[in-house]
Amino acid sequence: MNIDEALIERIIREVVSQVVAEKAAGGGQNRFASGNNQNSMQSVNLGQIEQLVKNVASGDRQTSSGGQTSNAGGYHPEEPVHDVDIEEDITSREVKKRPLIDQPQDPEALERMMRLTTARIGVGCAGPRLKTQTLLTLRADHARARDAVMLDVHQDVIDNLKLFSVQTRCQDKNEFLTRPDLGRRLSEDGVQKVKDQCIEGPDVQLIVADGLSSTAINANIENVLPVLMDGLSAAGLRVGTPFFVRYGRVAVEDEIAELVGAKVVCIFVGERPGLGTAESMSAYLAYNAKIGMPEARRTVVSNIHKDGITAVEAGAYLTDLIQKILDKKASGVELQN
Ligand code: B12
Repeated sequence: MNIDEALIERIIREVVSQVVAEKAAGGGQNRFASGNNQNSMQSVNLGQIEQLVKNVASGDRQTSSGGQTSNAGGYHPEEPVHDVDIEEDITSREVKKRPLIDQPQDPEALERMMRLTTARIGVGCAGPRLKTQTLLTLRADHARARDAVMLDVHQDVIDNLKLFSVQTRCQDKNEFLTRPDLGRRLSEDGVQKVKDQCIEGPDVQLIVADGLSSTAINANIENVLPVLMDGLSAAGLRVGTPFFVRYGRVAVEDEIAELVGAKVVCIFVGERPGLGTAESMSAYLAYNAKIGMPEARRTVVSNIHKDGITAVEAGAYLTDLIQKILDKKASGVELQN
């Protein structure tokens, strides 16, 4: 008989499962090994093992005792394992703020710390491993991060804000992710649309781009843009025609500022998501922006999301910041000097 490795593995599995089945049925006694001393293998019933080997080799799953191969005492995939409440959204703030440590020394202090950070503290452990809930939450957060990068901004959000849309030189998401340079320039069609539809020479040009998280734009932009536009108009500033850029990187604002002749340009962009949140948006601003200018001339307001700077707060803060940039005629490092 020609026994290959896979066959040997099947035979070993069959013998082990028989031993486990016998142990479960007979309270530790089995018919392959008697007693619990170190020489138990000597009393293995070789005849029965031989029968098993023959059965496996011939493809017959019936055991020598005539019963089906049993999995008693082993893994039972048909039995669901529920040690978390599957009705709850484990990525929600409420669930994440609940300590998983069994007996914390100071429960109040722990809860207070957990409220103050999105870091995964107070999660306890199961032996040397993560608890099932922590592991599932990590996987769910990772899935949300991937969705944030890969999905598009909801058309409803763009429509509600009455934004027109242009695209960068990227043809699709894959090109956007692999060619950052193309995400920094508008397509020919995009350039034409901007020329046709935007007012010229505004004090401030506002832009919205998906960047690396569409989820961030979906979650925040409707609460920032109207507040900011009202604030800037109330301050007597000429606000340009806002629009949406698909597959946009931060530096696309430089080309747009040049095209419309804006004094200040401000792009809202989805931040690269982490496992803490996928909803974080940033605003990158620049005074007198030019293609190829140094990054140091940009100012960023980052972490706009419900656990960071809230959207409404950001709208108010940006109104003041833009006025300061206009007053000082500078942005980025030059603004801080
Ligand atoms: C990726 C990243 C970087 C990368 C950017 C590489 C690249 N080409 O994409 C690298 C490692 C180079 C980097 C460097 C720095 N970064 Co950084 N970065 C980030 C991160 C993790 C994501 C940014 C993102 O998703 N942008 C959106 C995508 C679509 O943008 P993009 O067009 O692909 O890339 C542009 C931006 O990422 C931008 N950018 C990245 N970081 C910074 C920082 C500043 C001050 C500015 C003006 C622009 C900027 O530069 C890129 C090229 O144009 C954020 C974290 C966050 N929560 O936002 C921090 C973050 C924006 N960075 C930060 C800082 C402090 C810096 C540095 C000043 C660090 C240092 N001491 O050197 C430098 C400055 C770089 C600069 N451009 O002037 C802070 C800004 C804090 C603040 N509010 O001022 C953040 C928020 C991290 C943090 N929590 O501290 N960064």
